[in-house]
Amino acid sequence: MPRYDIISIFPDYFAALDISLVGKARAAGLVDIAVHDLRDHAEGVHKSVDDTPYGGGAGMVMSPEPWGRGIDQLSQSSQLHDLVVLTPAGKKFNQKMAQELSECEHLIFACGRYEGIDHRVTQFYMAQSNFRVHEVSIGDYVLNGGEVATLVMLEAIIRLIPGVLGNPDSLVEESHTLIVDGESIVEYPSYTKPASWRDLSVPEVLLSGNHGAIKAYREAEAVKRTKSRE
Ligand code: JCE
Repeated sequence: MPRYDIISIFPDYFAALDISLVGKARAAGLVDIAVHDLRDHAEGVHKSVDDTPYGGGAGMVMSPEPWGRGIDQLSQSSQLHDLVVLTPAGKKFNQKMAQELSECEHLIFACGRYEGIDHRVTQFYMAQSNFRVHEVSIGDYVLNGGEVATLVMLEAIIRLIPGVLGNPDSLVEESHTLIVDGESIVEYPSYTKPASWRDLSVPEVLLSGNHGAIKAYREAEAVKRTKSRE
């Protein structure tokens, strides 16, 4: 079973992982998730995890020592560890990366705060032969920390683990949906009952039972969406 360790100064963010599809996957023993408080690895009366930036500038930077102790404690086994460091400067997360990470047996998510983590943490683990380090951004906007980005990534990753989605048809169908620029997934619009709602009717072809016509209609709609979005 794949294992996902998360290190954060706000472990309460991850209560969401007890809910819905991810919560069920954990309860079914399909994935193992553990959340760790970075402050457990801080020293001194104040259990400080940050300090002023070398070279000056606004805000605070997370000190490397608690991160080193926290990550070391989670990587005692002989296996390969994939360390995900969330940062707005990272490689953009997409469906392909979700697929690749869903094949990893041990992911460690480092959720920074403030202005981020001392860069030597990334440097150090990149040089370890039992680690692969991934600096990842979930999009071109600035969050206050890596917690929400980790929740996004885990949701996208865990639904790809075999057995997690009750109905594997939905994954087969996804593989048929349009992928633009090698990543963007564009789908056709969906409808359910009632056939008419607030004067808006469901496109006739979807009620026709003509599966060839339905497939052609959906592909045409998917292409339209692709061309109209920014
Ligand atoms: C984070 C911060 C750098 C200023 C740790 C932001 C990821 N796609 C993403 N957007 N934002 C993040 C992200 C991830 C981790 C951290 N910050 C805030 N970072 C410059 C502010 C701290």
